[in-house]
Amino acid sequence: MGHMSLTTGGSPHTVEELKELAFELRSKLLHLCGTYEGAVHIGGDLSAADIFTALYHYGLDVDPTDIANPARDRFVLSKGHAAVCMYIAMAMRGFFPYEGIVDTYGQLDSAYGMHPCKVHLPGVECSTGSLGHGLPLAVGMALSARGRGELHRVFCLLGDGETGEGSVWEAAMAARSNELGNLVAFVDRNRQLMTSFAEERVVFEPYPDKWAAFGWNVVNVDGHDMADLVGAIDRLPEVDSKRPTVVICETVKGKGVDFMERNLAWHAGSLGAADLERAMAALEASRDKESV
Ligand SMILES: Cc1ncc(C[n+]2csc(CCOP(=O)(O)OP(=O)(O)O)c2C)c(N)n1
Repeated sequence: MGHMSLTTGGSPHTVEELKELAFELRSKLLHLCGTYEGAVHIGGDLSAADIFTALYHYGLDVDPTDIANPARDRFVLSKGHAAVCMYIAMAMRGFFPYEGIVDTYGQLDSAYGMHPCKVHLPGVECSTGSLGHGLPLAVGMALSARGRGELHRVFCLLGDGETGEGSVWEAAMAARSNELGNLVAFVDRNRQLMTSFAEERVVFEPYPDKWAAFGWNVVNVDGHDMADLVGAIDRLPEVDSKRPTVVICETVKGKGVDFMERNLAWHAGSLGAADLERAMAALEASRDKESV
């Protein structure tokens, strides 16, 4: 497919390379969570780390040295509380130096706030954080692209809990009504909200059927299987097609760190030095387990 066309030369990453990059992203997330004194949304960062890697290192046709190119794919982080995962993924992709995130994250004048701000951080397409707003914005951007005859995609990442917001479904309906085949939503279906498991509060299932009923092309993947994620990206419908696509990614909140996985205590938190070591050891162990 045509992705990576804005980047000069360079063949796309292999699945093995992408797995390495996802491991590096998780390591960097844990480092921040161990050194920054305030809370990091680590659970939902870790659940989305493979998705971010697949997007920023494979799916998104962007050039970090030419961030205003009108032909670029757009990415909207609807679950804005996972901003730091996006910042690190962007830094690893070459948008800005990683050190800036480590040195200033969460400070008053920092470009790297708990939620992303497009005014303070060039390369960020939308300021988000108030859940339920990202998909409506992405619909507007996709509609605008259609109006201008632009042939790029608009990608959007949502949390599954976030899709309890009514505005998400208004946007879903508008996307189908306007035949926005250039719009691709990824849902991080980790089945947890902020303080509870998803189905305890809201009946989401049958979840894929709900998107299908709104006229979307539905793709179900294991959100921690890089080959699955890459396959979903490779098989996206043509940009000028008529149905928006949702990639529902089954994930585990806290993925990669055993004591954080599916643990409601780790929606957000900070590790400190001793627990950082413990978390890094757990991450290494989960990688060893996977490669057996
Ligand atoms: C409109 C709005 N209400 C509440 C919040 C507070 N909040 C931040 S994260 C979160 C839980 C979101 O769950 P989900 O979308 O599943 O995200 P994930 O589990 O992937 O972190 C909530 C309620 C918010 N950011 N915006």
